[in-house]
Amino acid sequence: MLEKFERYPLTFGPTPIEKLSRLSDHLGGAVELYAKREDCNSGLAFGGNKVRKLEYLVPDAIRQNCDTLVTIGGVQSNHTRQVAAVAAKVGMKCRLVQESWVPIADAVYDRVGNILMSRVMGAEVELVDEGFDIGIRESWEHALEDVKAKGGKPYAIPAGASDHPLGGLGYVGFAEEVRAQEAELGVRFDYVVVCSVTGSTQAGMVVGFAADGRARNVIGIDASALPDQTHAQTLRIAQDTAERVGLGREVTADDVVLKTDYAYPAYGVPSDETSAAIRLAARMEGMMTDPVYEGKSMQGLIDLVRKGFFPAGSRVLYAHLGGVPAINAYSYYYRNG
Ligand code: 5PA
Repeated sequence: MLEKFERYPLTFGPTPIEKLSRLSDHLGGAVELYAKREDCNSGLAFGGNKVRKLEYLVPDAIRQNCDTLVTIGGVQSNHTRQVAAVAAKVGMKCRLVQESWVPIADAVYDRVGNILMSRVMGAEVELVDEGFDIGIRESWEHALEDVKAKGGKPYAIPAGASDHPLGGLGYVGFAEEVRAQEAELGVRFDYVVVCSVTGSTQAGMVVGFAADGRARNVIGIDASALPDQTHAQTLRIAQDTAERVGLGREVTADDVVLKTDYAYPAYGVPSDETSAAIRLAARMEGMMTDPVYEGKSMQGLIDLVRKGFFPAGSRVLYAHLGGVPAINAYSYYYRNG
C-alpha cells in the first residue's frame, strides 16, 4: 500500500520479533506472547516508534527545502528526542518546544534521559510551562513563526508526528512487515497490543491490518488519560490514512479499539500496577519498558491475559515502541528496583 510514497531510510530494517516465553509461562501459559522490538529499530539515539513515522516525513521536508525541524512534546518526550536525532542525521537544525505535560518532581527531571540527549544532539530546546494536550499548540505555532522570523525554513511536525498528512504511513508499513514475518515464521498473530496517545501509531496499524481483516484485533492501550481525544484523533488519522493509501474500505469508530483502564492516575505518572508490570517484564525477559507509555501497555497486556480477554491458544504481539530513556527521570520511583 506504500509503494507510491517516498521513504527516507532511518531504521535498520524490519524489527525483530521475539518470543516472551518466560512471561507467557508466568501468566499461565494459555496465551503465547511475542514482542516486536520497535525500541531496537534504529541507531538514531535509541530509536523508537517516531523514527518509523519520520521516514515518510523527511522526504517531504527535503522536497520543500526546509532547514529546521520544529516539533513539540513533554519535557521527557521520546518524540522530540527522535526528531532531534533525525535532524542531526539529515543535516537540518532542530527546534523543540517541551511543555510541562507531566507532574513529576524528580530533581533532575529536565536534565536526564530524552531531553539530555536532545540537547547533546544540538537541538534548541525551549521549556514552556503549559499542561498536557495532544492537539495543536500555540507554543509550537510560535516556534514556527520564530524560526521564520530569523530567516529559517521550518518544517512543522505536530506532537508525536501524528496529526500530519503523512503521520500514519509508518505504521501501515509495520503491519505489512508483520505479514511478511508471519509468512517467514509460519505463525499468525491473533492480536497486536499497542500503546496509544497521539494516535498515528495505532491508526497506521488499524489501516495496515484492515487489509487482511484484522483492524479490530489491534488492541490500543490508552496512556493519555484523555481517551476520548485519543480515540477521536486516532480514528481521524486512520480514516485519512486509509484514503491516502487507497485501502478501499471505510474505517469506522469500532475499528479503533482503545482500552481505557490503564492510564491512571495521569498521563506520565505510573500507578503501582504500571511499576509492577515494568518490573515483571524486566525480571522475566530482561525487557525494559518505561513509566509513561510501554509500562502502561505492558500493564494492560498482563491484565488482559490474566482476565482471559485473549482466548486460550491466542498468539499476541506486543508492539514495544521504545521510550526507555525516560525512566532516568523517575529515579525515585525505582530507587529500590
Ligand atoms: C509514544 C508517544 P502515539 O503518540 O503514536 O499514539 O504513540 C504513543 C507512544 N510509546 C507509545 C512510546 C514509547 C511513545 O513515545 N510519545 C509522544 C512523545 O512526545 O514522546 C508523542 C507523545
